[in-house]
Amino acid sequence: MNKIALGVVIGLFVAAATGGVTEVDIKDFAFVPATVVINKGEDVKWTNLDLVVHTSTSDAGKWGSGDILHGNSFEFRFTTTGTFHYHCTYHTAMKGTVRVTETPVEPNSLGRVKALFR
Ligand SMILES: [Cu+2]
Repeated sequence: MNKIALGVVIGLFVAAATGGVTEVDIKDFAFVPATVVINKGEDVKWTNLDLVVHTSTSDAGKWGSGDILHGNSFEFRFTTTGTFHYHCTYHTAMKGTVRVTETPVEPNSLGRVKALFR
């Protein structure tokens, strides 16, 4: 296997292990959507579409973006389950929630496969 092919294979493994990114827009002085539900190990990425500076700041101090300027983003990976509330430090009326759940296991997937062979 040459180096380029090896690099592609490693890249595919990394992509598979990284999981998803859920996007939250910051626009018109609000987090959109205000509540997102993600799986453990996934990221939330906030992008500021307003002309003024905002932040994504955990109420419990779990994360803090610092200033997110217009057009910039902040990304955070959630490695524990739970419900996490956050706000913008400049505009206290701006609130959001991230719910982090265990990676769902499809309880009926085996049943469906069996049904195909009935
Ligand atoms: Cu703000």
